[in-house]
Amino acid sequence: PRSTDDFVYTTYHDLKTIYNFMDMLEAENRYLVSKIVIGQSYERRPLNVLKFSTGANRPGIWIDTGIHSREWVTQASGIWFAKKIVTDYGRDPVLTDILNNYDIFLEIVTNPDGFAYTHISDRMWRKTRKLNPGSSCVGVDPNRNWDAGFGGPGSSSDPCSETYRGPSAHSEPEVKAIVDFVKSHGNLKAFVSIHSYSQMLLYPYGYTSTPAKDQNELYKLARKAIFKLRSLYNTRYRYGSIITTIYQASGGTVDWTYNQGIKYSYTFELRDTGRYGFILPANQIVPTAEETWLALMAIMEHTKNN
Ligand code: ING
Ligand code: ZN
Repeated sequence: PRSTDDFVYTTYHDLKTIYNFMDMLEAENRYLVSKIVIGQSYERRPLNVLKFSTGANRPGIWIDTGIHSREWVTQASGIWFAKKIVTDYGRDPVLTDILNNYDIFLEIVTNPDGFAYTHISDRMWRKTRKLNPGSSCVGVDPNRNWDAGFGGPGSSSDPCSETYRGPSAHSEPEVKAIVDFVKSHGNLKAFVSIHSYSQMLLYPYGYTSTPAKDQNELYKLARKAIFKLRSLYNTRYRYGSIITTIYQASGGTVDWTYNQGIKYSYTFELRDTGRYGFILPANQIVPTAEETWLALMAIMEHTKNN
């Protein structure tokens, strides 16, 4: 494609094509979009974040997709969200109001080494691609690597496990880059980390059954967001805390961001509920992105009003 209008949103793309999409989107919308590089992956790929901003010194909203590389509908949805933002700014009054007060940061390929590997060698690869000294097994689970109950139940010390937590909290450059970004930004108000599959909207905690201080508000906002999501194609989602809704998991992204003071910390599990799982047919990309966008808008609007 030569422009983001030509780009095909209804199929899955490789890393090079997605990185090219980001550059085109930036070039076409310099008043709104800038690409920032927050670090490098283990295999030295750039960790690109799209920043949507209409003014200086704004609080921020973070969205990441693809921290688990095989969850392809998430990166594909991230691409669609990026195009949606530039299309709707100045047209949709709610999004325009959000962007006149907040910056949105979108990391589409949060685990680029794993993503490249899902295209080249193993479609079902989940983890990073870091070599583990003393083991022939590769990779760390980047959603067990955060300093929030790190090392606790619902994570593994075995490098061969799909939920291997890594040697220490924030050992993965892909995780550390976000940690550094969140700390140096210092004013993120919402943090949404997008996975698949299971059709759930989850909030902290995953490492402990102690309810989050803001659990009541997080529950009500989740209910509202999922009501909006369902209004489009009648897709049913469950919602609740991570530990009560999916399973106990320690060292997860949004437990750490919540403990950093980012109240609106959520994780989505997008379509489906298991019929196709990670291999979701491409004809479900756009419907998945569209319905998820309604829920994201509900979270962003609430963030702006609170
Ligand atoms: N599910 C998530 C996982 O990493 C999760 C569930 C979400 C755990 C938030 C902890 C925090 O296991 C998938 N599909 O990756
Ligand atoms: Zn995942």
